Amino acid sequence: GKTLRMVLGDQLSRDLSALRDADPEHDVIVMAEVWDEATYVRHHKKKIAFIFAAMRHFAAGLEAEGFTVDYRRLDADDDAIASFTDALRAAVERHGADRIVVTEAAEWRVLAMQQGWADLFGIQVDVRLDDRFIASHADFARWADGRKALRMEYFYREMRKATGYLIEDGGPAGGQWNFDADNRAPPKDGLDFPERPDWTVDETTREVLDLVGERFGDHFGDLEPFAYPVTRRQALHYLNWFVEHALPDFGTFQDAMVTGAALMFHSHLSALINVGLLDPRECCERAQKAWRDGAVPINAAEGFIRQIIGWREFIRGVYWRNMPDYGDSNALGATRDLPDWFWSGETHMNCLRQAITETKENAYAHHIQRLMVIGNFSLLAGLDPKQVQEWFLIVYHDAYEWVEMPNVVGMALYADDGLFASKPYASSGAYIDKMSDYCGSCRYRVSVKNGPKACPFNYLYWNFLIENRETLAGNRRMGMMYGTLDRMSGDKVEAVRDDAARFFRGIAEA
Ligand code: FAD
Ligand code: DLZ
Ligand code: SF4
Repeated sequence: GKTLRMVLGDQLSRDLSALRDADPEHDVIVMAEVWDEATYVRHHKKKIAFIFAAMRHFAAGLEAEGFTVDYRRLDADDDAIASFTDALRAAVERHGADRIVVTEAAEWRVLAMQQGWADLFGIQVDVRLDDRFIASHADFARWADGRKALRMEYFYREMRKATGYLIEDGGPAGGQWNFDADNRAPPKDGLDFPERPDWTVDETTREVLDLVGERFGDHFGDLEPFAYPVTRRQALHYLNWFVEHALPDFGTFQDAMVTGAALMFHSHLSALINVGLLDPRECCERAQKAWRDGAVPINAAEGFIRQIIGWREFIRGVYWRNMPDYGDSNALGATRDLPDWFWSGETHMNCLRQAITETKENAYAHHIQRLMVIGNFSLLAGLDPKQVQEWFLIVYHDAYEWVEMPNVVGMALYADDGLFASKPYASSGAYIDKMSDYCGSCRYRVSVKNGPKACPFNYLYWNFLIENRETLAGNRRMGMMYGTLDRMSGDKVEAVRDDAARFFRGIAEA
């Protein structure tokens, strides 16, 4: 009998554990565009198009190698196929298979399906580890077990030692593990951002864009222009381009936000890494080489490598340790509905307008926009964590539950009561004003603290501290802010409360 090797939409790596020993003579590769995956949330049109286009190109590459690929298009005639399980059942019958090989899914939901297949089909199913991640589940458990608090920084140091990246003479290159202090420069006038590589849309991608336009036309976001890499070759080109042209300034301006510059010096690689077109190790190795060659400063190379072997791996570890209940976390009891302008960008708060509009256009916003503008607002306004999670899962092209959930629940919303963040990332308008050029053209005044003209972040910040005193006042890192709050006059506190109440009444038009 045949062996089926099923490859999911975020497993597009030729070196995938399920494909490594594949044999064109005896094996059939199964891939499927299925309704359940395309609609379990109403993904951004660009996100679906990217995944389908990358899947189709990947399948074509395997065929060129001589493999039989049983690839099911979403618009195939047989519309009985809704899920991975349906697609696989049909393939088992069609090919008379007696064995299935898969790589563990990145999401809990899909791994549970994979684990049910052996019983369901009555044949052998090998679920292999996904060694595209550098830390295995066992590695993370070994590090995390027995620790009271999980801190990325300590995990990251272990990862540096394990990979040897930026290690010299047994210690961190440059004498420090972390150069984050050098990576907080505000934007300055006349910053020049490098122009991104672009590709003409080929026939395969054109077909996908037409399909997505037809079937998902009512989903959030702009489908075109579509200019993202969809093949391994394009992805490598994009990586090399990044290392040469943007990485040198990546560190210094990592936290800055500039109107009209959606990508700045960011890598824009997350979606390529998450679907498997790029390997996280090769990204780090190129950054390390550029530093060794003297082409990029240490704060850039270290900052970039930390995001990948530190944050990305750490976030995945947190996800698997806390599933399946992690998504229900709501430590601050937040219940407010998302305002409609989360879907349109039509708000007078210019920082949110810019970040959401760019998200609509590109299915992308960079980290500080996600965390300190959209995330910070969601935190201060007490938006329902479930709704915020769903929004983040829908709108970004790199969004898969394993990475979206801890970033939203733990990092942005503090809904897990500080499982890995030592305090909430809450801030007033002053932070946004310092790190961006947004406030100058905002209807609200960032320097005004109270009243209808005031920047809402200013009074919502204090209102947030007041409302969550019970949960947060015991946090030592919040002590100073609660000290300040306690010295506020009764009038000032009342003004904060009144402003917040007025804001929430009119939030739809804010
Ligand atoms: P760069 O700034 O160039 O960073 C380099 C790489 O490091 C990224 O490509 C990414 O692979 C990795 N990385 C950086 N930060 C993180 C992080 N916090 N967690 C995991 N990986 C990280 N990232 C996703 O990939 N998918 C998501 O769904 C997602 N949702 C997020 C939601 C919120 C509320 C926040 C605050 C962050 C989220 N992130 C998510 C993390 C981060 O914002 C994005 O990875 C990053 O903005 C992608 O852009 P880039 O490739 O230009 O990143
Ligand atoms: C996100 C996504 C979408 C939109 N569509 C598909 C699909 O049709 N077929 C597929 O194999 N994968 C898709 N994906 C990615 C999967 O949701 C992802 O592989 C699982 O969530 C496991 O992490
Ligand atoms: Fe955002 Fe406030 Fe600045 Fe307006 S004034 S852009 S709302 S931080």
